[in-house]
Amino acid sequence: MKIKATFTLSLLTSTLFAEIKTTTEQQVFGSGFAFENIPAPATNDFGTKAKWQIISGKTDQNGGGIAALHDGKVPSGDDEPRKNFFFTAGSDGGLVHVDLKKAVDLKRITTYSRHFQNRGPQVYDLYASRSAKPPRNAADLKTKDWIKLASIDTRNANRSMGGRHAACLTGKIGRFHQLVFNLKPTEKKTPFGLTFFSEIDIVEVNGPALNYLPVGNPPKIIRFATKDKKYSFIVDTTEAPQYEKWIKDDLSPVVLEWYPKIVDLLPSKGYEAPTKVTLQFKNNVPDGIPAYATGSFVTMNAPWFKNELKKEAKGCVVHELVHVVQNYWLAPRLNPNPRQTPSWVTEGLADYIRWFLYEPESKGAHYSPAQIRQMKHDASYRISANFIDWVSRNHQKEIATLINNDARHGRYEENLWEKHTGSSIDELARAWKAQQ
Ligand SMILES: [Ca+2]
Ligand SMILES: [Zn+2]
Repeated sequence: MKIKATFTLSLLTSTLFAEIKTTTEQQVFGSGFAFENIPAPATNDFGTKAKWQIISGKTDQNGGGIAALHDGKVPSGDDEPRKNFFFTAGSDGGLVHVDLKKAVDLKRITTYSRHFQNRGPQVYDLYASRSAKPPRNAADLKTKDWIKLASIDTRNANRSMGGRHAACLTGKIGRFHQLVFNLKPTEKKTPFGLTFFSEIDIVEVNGPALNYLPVGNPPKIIRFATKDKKYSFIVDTTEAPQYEKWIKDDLSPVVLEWYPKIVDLLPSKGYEAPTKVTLQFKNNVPDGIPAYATGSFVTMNAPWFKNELKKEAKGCVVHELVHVVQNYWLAPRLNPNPRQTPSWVTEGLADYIRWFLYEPESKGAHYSPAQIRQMKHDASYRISANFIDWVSRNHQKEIATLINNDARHGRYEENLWEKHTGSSIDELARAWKAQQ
């Protein structure tokens, strides 16, 4: 296994038939489905003429349905359910049946998927039959009519699951009338392990020339790391190369200084914050959201940054880095009965660190006593940040550290405020409003 310079991961897996070669790739950076050793999705492969149906399992209603597998289209973003097919959340997956309607000599079968997280990788078995008789269920696949062509698993324990994944069968596949994909979840710790399959190409021997979807731009990456090499960062500027200079000159020093500071500020016993963080500029972030974090991956809304480079941009990234360190996604793994942390706490802590520790001089969350009288402590973001700052100055210096530790373990509850300050949340909120 080797990681290529273009950040495409290729590996050859062993195959069940010596004549069939299986190639898988994961592509995290860049745009579009641009793999090194696997062709781009085609729009006129034999799969577009076949009959597709579900034999077992339930299609997720939030997806694009089974047509998404053979419409010759792929999503342009990492979270576009309508452009993908996937089985329903929390299920064990299911069987996708492809009736080729005649015996077809197959040259290549390629599956494409795309998601920013656990729904990216592909885990499936592929079966084929020369007969025309469709299977009724998984048990039928064990009969002599069916053979298993491949077992695919594009997960890699050393890498995040997100990105574009492809698996490709080539070589002498054989002549078949039907195919069945037994699609399985990539993980069962959450309900969201059902892969977002974007397209499946089925190519016959001596078929027409293929029309391919345009491949994406080659990735443009900026890397930097802390001096002790403990924390490393990758900024993917493929979709926003205009920010390259700003990232090198302005953003990277802030990230290098503040990420370790945030880690120190928000410790938990035995907890290690992500050591590899990826920041990616995207042009199609919905609803004008400036940025968001998932795991150790921060997505940044490229058009939003345009007018903010000298204003809110760096603070916005600091806020997202707090979410990476908070890592409240961990709670279900650390706690069998995790409680959801209210978002005013999550966002209030992130904005507290941003506005009161990183850039206090900008006074972005400072309010007059008259303004605070009209505010609610749990109004989230800057207002809750102001409340947390006030508690830390007047009652408990370590409040952010203490509350974060419980939130990370899924143990947040309102009583914590009393435990750590001696005053209930209501008492604190009243006193804050009165600025006592
Ligand atoms: Ca498609
Ligand atoms: Zn936030």
